[in-house]
Amino acid sequence: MKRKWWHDKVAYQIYPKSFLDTNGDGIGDLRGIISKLDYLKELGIDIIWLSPIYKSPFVDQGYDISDYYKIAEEFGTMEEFDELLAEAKKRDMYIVMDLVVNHCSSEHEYFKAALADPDGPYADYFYFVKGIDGKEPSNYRSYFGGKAWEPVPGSDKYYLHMFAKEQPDWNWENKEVRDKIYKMINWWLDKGLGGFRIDAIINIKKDTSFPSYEPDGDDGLVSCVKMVEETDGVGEFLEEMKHETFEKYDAFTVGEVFNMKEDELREFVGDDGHFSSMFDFSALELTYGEHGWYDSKPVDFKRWREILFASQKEMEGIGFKANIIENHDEPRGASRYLPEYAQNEMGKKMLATTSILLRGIPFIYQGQEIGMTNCHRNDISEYDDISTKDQYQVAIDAGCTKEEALACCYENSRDNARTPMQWSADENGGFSAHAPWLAVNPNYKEINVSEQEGRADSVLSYYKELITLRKSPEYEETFVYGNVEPVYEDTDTVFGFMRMGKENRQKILVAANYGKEAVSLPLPGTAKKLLLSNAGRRKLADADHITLESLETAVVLLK
Ligand code: TEU
Ligand code: CA
Repeated sequence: MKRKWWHDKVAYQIYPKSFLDTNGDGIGDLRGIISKLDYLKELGIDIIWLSPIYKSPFVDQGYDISDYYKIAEEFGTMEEFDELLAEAKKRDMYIVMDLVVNHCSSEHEYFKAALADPDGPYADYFYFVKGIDGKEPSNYRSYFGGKAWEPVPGSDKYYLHMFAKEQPDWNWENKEVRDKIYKMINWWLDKGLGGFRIDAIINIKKDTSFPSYEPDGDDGLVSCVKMVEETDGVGEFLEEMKHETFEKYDAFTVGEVFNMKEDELREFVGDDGHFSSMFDFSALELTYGEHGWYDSKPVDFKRWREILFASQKEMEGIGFKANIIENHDEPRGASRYLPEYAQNEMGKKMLATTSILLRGIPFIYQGQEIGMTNCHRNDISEYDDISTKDQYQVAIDAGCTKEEALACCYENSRDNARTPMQWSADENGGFSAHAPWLAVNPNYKEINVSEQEGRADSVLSYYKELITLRKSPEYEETFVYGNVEPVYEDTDTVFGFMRMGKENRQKILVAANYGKEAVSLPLPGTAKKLLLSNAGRRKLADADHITLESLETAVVLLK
């Protein structure tokens, strides 16, 4: 494997709207991000991914871009963005932007031009397709619910939107469109970006005959993902994009890739793959319901462990996935992966350890480092997210009561991750002097940065220790490049693995007890040194055994 500059980095995702508001309008901003660079540096962060900050009507929180060359006024100005880049650079940090090029906003000038002349050249920038017998060209359901085709007013055509109707899909078959996208990417890279996180990218290749498929629901529709699964050829676009842009800058890219075909791993993220990395979403499917949130399931520990190890194994010798426990599209990791009895700081530290010390590039989502959790709401009107509203309705239509549907939102809503960052116990969690755009989680008085900064045994302090350990010169090579060897797989509650250094000369054991009862385990070698403990343990009592209390986690260097 070729060595790359991003292999040993630790990344952090900022959701700008909810990070820090400095001008009192209830919306996070670039100035807020600039003012927290030192905080992130101290945490050990190298790469900062910003969810979209481009000009947008915010129908889908900025994932609907109306001008790719402008900064959203809500967030600040281009000068402030340049300042952010410069300030990050001073601290040896990289800024990574969100690249949303499967679709744009219906407010984009080209889409407006297309609507104005549905047979003109701009119509071919999108998928404007004639209906069949006065109906949609096919029976696709968009990811956010409802039909994926919207009638073009004053014409017999429909346009395709795999997400909201305000997010028309770009026609990637059109070379002019692709060239404009590449030009835009290079314009940003020229500013000195570290790279991009690439949104919903698997969807860019369409079967332009748009066949209908067997419906997968009572609405007679089929998820548009079916067409994606049935269509080959996305790789050609991805290679072209890479050659025309990222490659020239040695930029870091991390793909948001769902539904990749299994044998394509090397092609996607191997040496010279389409992307530098892609997120490991393998564990997410554990909770997915068959029909939506209303039949979602709790995480089964053993399945989770099995799936993560399988994902680690398949990456051996190929490349690096980006490891996450949460992001802006998911509920909070602590709420999702930790059982009820583990909802405390020890549990959160345990989850941090098993995630950050796996092989791959760790991505920490804002608030994860203090253990932020899901947030209860009393009514659907208290949610903002477009997909939450859809899934609430799906649940109601399936016969759930209001309470049941709200319970599904509590478990699954994207807004769980989007509540404002909890900086302090001050009003609105110190996020803003004004009422925030989305109400803060009421637990900010107990869970906040300011309280945790002053406490050596806090979740935040532990994240710092953990990242410091990962990056320490003695062990970094092993934590970055060493393989993962699962251990204690025969136990019901232990998440255990070894990181194997070069030629197995260094062996580091990571063992975490996710269960309620203590477990006694034989060490897979003789202990040399305890590197980290979430339980205040100073040393190992025994060189060949370890007893882990409930939620206890130990990182041990073996002889
Ligand atoms: O998400 C793409 C995607 O596949 C989502 O539909 C995801 O499955 C869903 O959000 C899970 O609840 C990306 C962005 O991350 C998301 O925020 C955007 O809404 C979406 O693209 C459209 O741009
Ligand atoms: Ca603001």
